[in-house]
Amino acid sequence: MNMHLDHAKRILATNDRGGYTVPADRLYPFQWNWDSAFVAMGFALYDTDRAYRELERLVEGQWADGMIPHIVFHQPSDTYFPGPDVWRTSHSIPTSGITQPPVFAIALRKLHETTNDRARTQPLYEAALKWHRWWYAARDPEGTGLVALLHPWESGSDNSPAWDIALARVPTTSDTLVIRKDTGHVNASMRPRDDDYKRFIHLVDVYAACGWKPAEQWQKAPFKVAEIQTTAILLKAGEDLEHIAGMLGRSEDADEIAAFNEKTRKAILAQWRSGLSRFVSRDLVSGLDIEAPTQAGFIPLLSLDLNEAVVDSMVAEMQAWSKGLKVGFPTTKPGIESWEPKRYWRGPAWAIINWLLIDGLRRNGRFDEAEALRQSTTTAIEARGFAEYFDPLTGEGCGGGGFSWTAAAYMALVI
Ligand code: 2M8
Repeated sequence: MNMHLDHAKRILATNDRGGYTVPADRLYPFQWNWDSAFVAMGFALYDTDRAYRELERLVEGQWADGMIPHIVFHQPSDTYFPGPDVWRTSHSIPTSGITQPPVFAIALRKLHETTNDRARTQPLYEAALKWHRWWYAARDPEGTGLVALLHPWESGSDNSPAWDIALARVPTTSDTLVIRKDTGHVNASMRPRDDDYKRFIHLVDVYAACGWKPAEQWQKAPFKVAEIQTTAILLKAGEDLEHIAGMLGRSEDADEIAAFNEKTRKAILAQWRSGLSRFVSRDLVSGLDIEAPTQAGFIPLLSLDLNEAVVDSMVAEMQAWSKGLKVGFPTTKPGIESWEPKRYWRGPAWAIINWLLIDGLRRNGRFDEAEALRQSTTTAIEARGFAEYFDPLTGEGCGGGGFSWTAAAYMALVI
């Protein structure tokens, strides 16, 4: 028996707050959207009832317009900023007002294929369909096929160098007082900077003043990025949702979802930049490509069957970034000015990103590279514990400890 697997299960049990899992004790004391989808895939390997519960509890936070918020504040806690008083949303269970990458339907398909429990899958399927419709209506009103983020927190890669140019336009002023709690739990050198937080909160104030109405937010957004990682995840989730619709005999829905998927597939392909050997996001305020070299550019492997020349060039680029590192895959290209190997989303390796990349490499027939990344990830976790993320140069575990999605990723990568 692998003792690390037992440990991973214990982490999920410890972080259970009653049918939902907090990402980490104290540092993140609520339910987070994409964390819960990854965690549900972990639970699906040994406790399908608990996996369904995780998704059901997340959906308690779904808004009438279909959005599933990035945080559901099931119970109060004073160890995190910003809490519900800053978000000022009006959902009956307090929630944030923004969303996060739609991993949900990917988890739901895995779960349904394990259980074939139609009665339990159906309401979650309805919730996912509503959410996917919301993405296309609220975040792609012009029908481009790429969905836009209005806040860096929606990307899950909060302080990525990908946002440096777009975020610099956002003022550092805010009506809300910024009282950080994260730096009381984790060394400040591993977290976003104060100016990032001021801008994050400025954006929250702007959208709260719009009453969180999507059309008004779209008009007023000082930060608007058609984002490649989120769109690629949406497409994979869309494929899985289409598949579930088929299994549930919902052929009209399946056609509707297939049309979303087709549009998005073409739109992602148009973001390929051969000179960079990766895909790029677009800054919708300036109209320019975002060329900052981050992991996001490789995530389309997950949802596209790419031609061999493209895959070769992506894999060569990924290998160049990974050269000499103890742990792959770096979230920023090593060696460039904005690369910071210990600072959150500006360089470290994250197990859930590796999980997506491993699935993408396999989908595109690159089994050896997938296996190398799988081993590098599980070895780092076995050596350094279930850290939030890892310094790719030294392998050191950084950020919060006892981290739920690292535990879920470990299980998915070893079982
Ligand atoms: C981090 O983001 C939160 C805001 O959502 C934060 O820093 O306060 C990110 O790593 C995000 O991707 C993740 O979902 C969240 C909880 O693990 O933490």
